[in-house]
Amino acid sequence: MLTRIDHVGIACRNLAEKIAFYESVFGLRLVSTEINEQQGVREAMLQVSASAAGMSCVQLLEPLGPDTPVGKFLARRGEGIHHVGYGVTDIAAALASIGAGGVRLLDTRPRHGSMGASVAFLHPKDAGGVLIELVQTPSDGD
Ligand code: V0V
Ligand code: CO
Repeated sequence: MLTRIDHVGIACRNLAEKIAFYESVFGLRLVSTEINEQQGVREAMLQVSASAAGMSCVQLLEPLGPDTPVGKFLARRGEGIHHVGYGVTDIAAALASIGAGGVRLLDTRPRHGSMGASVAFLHPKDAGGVLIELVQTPSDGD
């Protein structure tokens, strides 16, 4: 069902500073920056690798305000790993199967994610304390 680690999401207070850190220390390439109002974030994707299964990235997340998922996370836990995004070829089928297994779905239907992807989150309390995001990119399933 899972095809790759699409991205590791990292909560930060200053997006520009953290982009510069990953570019200068690891030589990563910035592939996209977007504001996602629905998710309450300004975010950047930096590519780590690419294969037939698709890209793997670091996603840097700066909250648009304190009362957003990433804003609350920063207040409670500080900067650090916020979620892991896994690639799937059919997000609707994956959600149906995972939901039937008893894991709470934070999104029963996919939402708009970075770079034209469809995304959906699973409850961290049902996934070993890890917030998991499913990601179907426009090229997944080709
Ligand atoms: C909260 N909890 C976490 C967590 N955030 N555990 C692990 N990882 C996280 N990131 C824990 C929290 O400590 C509580 O545990 C418990 O979950 C319930 O928390 P809550 O008080 O309900 O906290 P809220 O109101 O902050 O909500 C948490 C959830 C929320 C996960 C429900 O953040 C959410 O719906 N997230 C999905 C959307 C999202 O994160 N969007 C931003 C990325 P205790 O204290 O009770 O033990 S957007 C993105 O990645 C995009 C667009 C993309 O394209 O990739
Ligand atoms: Co993400």
